[in-house]
Amino acid sequence: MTMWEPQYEAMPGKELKCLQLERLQQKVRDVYERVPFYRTKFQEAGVTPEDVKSLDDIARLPFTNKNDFRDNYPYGLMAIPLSEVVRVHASSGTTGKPIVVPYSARDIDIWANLMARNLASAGVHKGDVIQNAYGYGLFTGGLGFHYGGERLGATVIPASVGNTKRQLMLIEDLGTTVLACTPSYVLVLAETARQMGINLASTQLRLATCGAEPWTEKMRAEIEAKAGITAIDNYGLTEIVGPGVSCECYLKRGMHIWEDHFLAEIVDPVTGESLPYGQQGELVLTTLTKEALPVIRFRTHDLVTLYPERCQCGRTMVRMSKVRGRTDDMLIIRGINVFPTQIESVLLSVEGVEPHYQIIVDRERHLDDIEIWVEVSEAVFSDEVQALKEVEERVRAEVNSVLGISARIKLVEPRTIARTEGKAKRVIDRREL
Ligand code: DLL
Repeated sequence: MTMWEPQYEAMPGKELKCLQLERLQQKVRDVYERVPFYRTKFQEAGVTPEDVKSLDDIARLPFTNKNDFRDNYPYGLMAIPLSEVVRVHASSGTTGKPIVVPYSARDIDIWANLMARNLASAGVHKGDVIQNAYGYGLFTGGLGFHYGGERLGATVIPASVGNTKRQLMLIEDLGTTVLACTPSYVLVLAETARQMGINLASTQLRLATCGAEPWTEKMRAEIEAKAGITAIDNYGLTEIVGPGVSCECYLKRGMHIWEDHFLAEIVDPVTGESLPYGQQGELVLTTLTKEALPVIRFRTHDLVTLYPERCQCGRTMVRMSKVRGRTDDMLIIRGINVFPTQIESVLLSVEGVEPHYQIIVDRERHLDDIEIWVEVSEAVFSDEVQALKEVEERVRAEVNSVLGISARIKLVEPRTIARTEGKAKRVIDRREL
């Protein structure tokens, strides 16, 4: 399989390390000079850019967290003037302020190349027809894959999310060979196709490039069998760039991290100490080339293992395992990130709802399913059935419009949800990920 940028993707280890160090030193100098947040944090930690003499010295720099983005909303972490920014993306599904990610023209250019790498690595090439069913808009999936597909010279159909029947029509009529969407959506497509009597195996579709949510090898096997295609994993996150951080090659033995642009570390999620390759821990990422929003040592909260052994595909870049869990309580429901606290604030915005609730997440035939049990006040409960129905509908609609997730709502009597003395167990996650 051809590489998009073999000069980097197959770069000898030593050369790659030199390039990373040079880029890291430059980025650290940049943020120190241009972003007051980093200068202050470095000063508090007693480090200066001159202290970064080797790649290992990165461990001396302070971490960056999601909250740092929120605290510096909207443009506080930016390292270039807004007039040099050509695009802004943002995280989805938050009740508070979103995480805002600006890009310079060069950032967009590099991102398109990284996405072309992703696609080429998955086995996509010029001549392929990519149906892009990631969401277009502030979410990075849509435009990320769009630009990558075009950069590769493939044909891109900007289908965006939803409208499953139309998606199937496009697959059948437009000669789609590659699907870009969440793994759970491939299964929705496959099941809807079966119900409609459409045989996906007789279409041109042969590959899906899936990501944005956790999935297992079991789920891959199911997708591949049901849709008659190959499914390839790819990983990324808004704060760092969007998709385009890492992608599997056709061998499916871990996702190659594009290390010439992102420096990956694994740390102990509790102590923050660096862990060696081969050990599972929290992935920490530093951007090496981003201009508009360089990020130093971002705590992803994703639990992974890194494998440095050379891959038979010829790429020298380190591979990461599938994401095996999160170190925080962020839930990903059908590709949408949501924290229990966000659900809580939506619930409590509805009159008659009490601050006692439980969130039950399950996977029904590989699709995330969320049910929220919530207590209502005595007054509502003793009211007519109609009043209860109205509250239920209001909660459902609010959760849907503010967080973008469709949940089943179950209103329960006052004092039915177990009270604990310690931390309330708000989430019961029955998914096996
Ligand atoms: O999900 C970017 C993306 C778009 C990746 C399209 C791949 C494809 P966020 O919405 O910021 O960005 O969510 C990032 O999603 O920290 C992981 O917890 C999770 N995640 C992303 N890709 C994978 C994956 C996009 N392949 C968060 N496997 C990350 C497991 C994933 N989890």
